[in-house]
Amino acid sequence: GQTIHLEDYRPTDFVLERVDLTFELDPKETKVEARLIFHRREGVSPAAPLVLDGDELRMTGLLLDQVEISPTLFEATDDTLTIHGLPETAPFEVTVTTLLSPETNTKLMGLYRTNNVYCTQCEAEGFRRITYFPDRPDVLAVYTVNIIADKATAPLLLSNGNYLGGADMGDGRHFAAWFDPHPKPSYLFALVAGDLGVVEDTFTTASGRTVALRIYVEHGKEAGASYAMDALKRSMKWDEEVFGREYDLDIFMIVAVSDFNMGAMENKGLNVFNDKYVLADPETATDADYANIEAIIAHEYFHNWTGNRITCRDWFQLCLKEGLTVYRDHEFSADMRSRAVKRVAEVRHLKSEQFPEDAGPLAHPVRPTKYREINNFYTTTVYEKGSEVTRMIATLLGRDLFKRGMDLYFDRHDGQAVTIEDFVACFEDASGRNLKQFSLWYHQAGTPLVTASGSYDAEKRTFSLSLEQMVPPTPGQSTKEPMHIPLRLGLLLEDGSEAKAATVSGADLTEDVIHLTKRKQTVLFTGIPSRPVPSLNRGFSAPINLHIEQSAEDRALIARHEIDLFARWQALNAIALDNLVAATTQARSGLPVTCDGALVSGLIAAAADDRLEPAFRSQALALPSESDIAREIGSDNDPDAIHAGRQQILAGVAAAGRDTFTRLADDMASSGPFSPDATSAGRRALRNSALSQLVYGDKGPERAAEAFRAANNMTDLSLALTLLAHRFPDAKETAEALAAFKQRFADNALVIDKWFAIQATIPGAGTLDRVKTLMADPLFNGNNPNRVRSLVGTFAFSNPTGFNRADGEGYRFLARQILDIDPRNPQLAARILTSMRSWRSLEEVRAGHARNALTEIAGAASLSADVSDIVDRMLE
Ligand code: DPP
Ligand code: ZN
Repeated sequence: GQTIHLEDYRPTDFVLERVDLTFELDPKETKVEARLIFHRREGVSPAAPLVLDGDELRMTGLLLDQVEISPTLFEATDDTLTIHGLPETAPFEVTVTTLLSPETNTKLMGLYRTNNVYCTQCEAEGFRRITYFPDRPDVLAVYTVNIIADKATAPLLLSNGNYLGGADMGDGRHFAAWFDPHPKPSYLFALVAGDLGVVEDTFTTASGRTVALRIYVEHGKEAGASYAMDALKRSMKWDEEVFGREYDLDIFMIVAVSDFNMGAMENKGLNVFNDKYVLADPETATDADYANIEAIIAHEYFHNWTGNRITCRDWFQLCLKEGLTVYRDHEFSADMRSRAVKRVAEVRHLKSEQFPEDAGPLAHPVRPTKYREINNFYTTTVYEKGSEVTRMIATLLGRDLFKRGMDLYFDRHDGQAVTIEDFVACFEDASGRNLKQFSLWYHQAGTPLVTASGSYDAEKRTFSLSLEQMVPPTPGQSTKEPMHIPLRLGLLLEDGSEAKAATVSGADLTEDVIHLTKRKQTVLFTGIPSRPVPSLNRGFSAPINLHIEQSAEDRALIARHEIDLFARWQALNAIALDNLVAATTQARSGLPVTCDGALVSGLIAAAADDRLEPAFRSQALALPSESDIAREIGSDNDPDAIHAGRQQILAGVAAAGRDTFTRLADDMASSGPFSPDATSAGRRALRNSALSQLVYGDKGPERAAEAFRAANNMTDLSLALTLLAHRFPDAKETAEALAAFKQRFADNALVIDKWFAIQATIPGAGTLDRVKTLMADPLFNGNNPNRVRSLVGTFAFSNPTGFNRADGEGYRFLARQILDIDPRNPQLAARILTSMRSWRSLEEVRAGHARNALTEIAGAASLSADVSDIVDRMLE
């Protein structure tokens, strides 16, 4: 595909006023009649033709104001329909008839069939696979949708907006009509038809309107939707209370489908979800599943205002809706659960997913300026870093001004398709601040590195903190300007109390935030009674890498005394990371691995601290992952050495903390019926962390096998199975547990995904053969994205030693999988291929194998635009 540039943006020549769609659904041959009312935009040349987008369409009719258009006046290519000779000023109606085959649409874009249900996915450019259309987000129109289908197999006919009415057609078919009064872009169109069960409820808005709520799932699975319904009602209420946003239609529907490329989709009034993010009960869902469902239900609902009512002018502005909406769902979850624990989880995720992207060949700005395939920009940079940038605006402005800026945004831009510049201007206008330098966060890729060092002058009672920032070069951006980095900080004294400086100079300071705006800055604090320990980037106020020379003892002081709980976790994590990097070097050169005493005592003290909530203590116990260590090392990585070093640190912690972990495993045992609430989940998490430590200290699988037998919910059961499989892959107990789990859940595909994923992440070179065997299992289905992700995706993304085998077999396997998946489902193939985004930071032998595998993909006879875009950028 060709490259699209932001600077080439211009509005369409024709304004779309109204859309009338009629679908005659059939699995093999669905007929779509699209009636589109346009008028020529003022000032546009009378000779300008109308150019519409299309993709793999079969057109059987084309009318202008109900009269067939002569073949000399239009031209249809693979991806466009161009119509000449259109009225100069008067509105006109173009009627396009197309034939689709939902049943054979394996790309899962446009109209397709999943489990006998017709369903659509139109973001980003799927609507053009339904009809010829100006398929871009700045074309907003009001839609009427008529659906005709077989009554027996599709009793349910849904589209966006409010239900107008329907009727029996007397020939075994029936029809329904829907009208959406809110102008919307085509990517928010949705249609669902089939035979589904429903869970119903209502919500009364702040202004007293009653909204019907419906969640549609497969028959028999209705009970599994009750948690999602509860999360939806809480989301609706929260958005009213915190952002002042009320829902705007009479009905809000969610449909769960089992074949879906993404997590979920915010179509106006008719969200479509991957069933993984709707269905939950204690027997089959983990606490993490419950938390994800709550977050994603909220995320899609929140899009109704941030995305739907106010949408993007073009796809370069994707972060306008995604970054902001992720920020909103993060805040929601923080309010529903524990804020500190939520922040730790967010930062772990950001660092393990977004930081590697920002440091590798796929790095791009939060607001990119060019793309070849927009599907490849639904990235952690756009989503998670985009959310962090929104969070920083809130930090810079403070709560009240941030709220004023948001209110202005909703007020000023409701019903429009806008840009990041429009968004930022609202905060500038509401606050009177200049956010020009700050906006570089949208435009400069790469994770800034801040290097800090402090020195204390006992005589003058001053503390000076030198800060230097560097933004690394990224593809297409070799030099960078200094950024505006808001750093929250505290200066801790020996007794753990916080020093209050008499004066601060060298940087602007608001509350506990210092503003780093130059390449180098020295901040001087006076009136400091004794040598302080600086705690920097509290709450992860800026998404940066921070290097500060700090002893493990100083870090331990932060871990014990910081009032900011996140900063405590951060300090422990930093001690652990230093130790794990050193352990890697030792393991690689065959030296004994030394476990830092400060680390061991810090971890155990945090885990044992009954004043802290269990969920936090569990997070504190979790060592940085192998990919965290690889990222910290940065280059010449040997995944086997990282694994070996980390295992020995784990063993050291497990041995030293035996008594504490034994006590915790008992204390945190649950009593009473299962509840998915955050407090109960936190107790399970701490208990399972303690159990994991104990099992790591065990010589045999008995304790893990016992936990597997005793488990009465999926959180405990899957953790026990993971411990067995990862710690004792070849034990008889493990084989038995895997077989029992499979048999018990064989008819629940979402649980079987866990069974695949647990086995795909068994460390070591032998797992590749296991994965190949599992692919031949009757429960595996290469056409279902969740199955493919759970086995092939999990292996590539989350098994550093198995995937990065020194002989390169893991990469060759992935290359074959990508070439196999790509013709069916390019989006899925491209996404899984990004698992190789850090290949350049591997040691040279593995890097050579990785390059060869990528080169093999790049050289394949026919590649989708999705995969060729990724592979080309990775090899550039
Ligand atoms: N717009 C969708 C979402 O993020 C894309 N999956 O909610
Ligand atoms: Zn979203």
